[in-house]
Amino acid sequence: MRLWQNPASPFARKVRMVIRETGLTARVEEIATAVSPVSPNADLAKYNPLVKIPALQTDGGDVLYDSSVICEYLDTQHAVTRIVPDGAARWNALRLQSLCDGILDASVLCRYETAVRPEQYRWNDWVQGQFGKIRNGLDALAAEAPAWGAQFNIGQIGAACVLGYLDFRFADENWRGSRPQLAQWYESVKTRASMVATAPV
Ligand SMILES: N[C@@H](CCC(=O)N[C@@H](CS)C(=O)NCC(=O)O)C(=O)O
Repeated sequence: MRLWQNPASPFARKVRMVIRETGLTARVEEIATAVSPVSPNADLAKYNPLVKIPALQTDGGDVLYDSSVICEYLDTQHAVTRIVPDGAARWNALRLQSLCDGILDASVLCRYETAVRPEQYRWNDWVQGQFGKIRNGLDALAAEAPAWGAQFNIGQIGAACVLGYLDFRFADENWRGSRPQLAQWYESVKTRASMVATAPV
């Protein structure tokens, strides 16, 4: 399999963590890929019409996107504990993944707005609106983190990617300040091998 990815991308990190948590590392070639919404990557555009990472080419030649679909596919390729659980736990894990993807969507848009968009076109109210979604989402994560225990399914992997991305791109945000339960949970997972190997650069 081939994965188009970038070590700064939190969505690609989610996939890269799943690869490592499920022992698929030797089966996936990771292709370092630069992306920008204003300068589409011509090679990636041949495989993903949205020109976004992550994208995964299966051994059969199909190309899958986005990160949630790729993670579900990878979960069919290994024989260890399911990353997207079956039964009653499935819907809660998928809901949590959606919450984390939403926080990441808002965070990546804020990153583009504050780092890519020319200064004279920036719209502070819009950025603040996105930060409102990020903060509400973090409050929701903080409320449920104490119940996670040792679980580390697609929901917790998403949460780890959210917190790692905020530390990487928005270190001034101080998300830990009013959310000690979430900070405590993050401390307990951030030394996992899959986290260390995929730390954003
Ligand atoms: N919903 C997508 C989001 C992927 C995404 O936003 N990727 C960013 C990098 S973190 C990207 O490729 N941006 C390039 C662009 O917007 O053109 C997923 O879950 O994979």
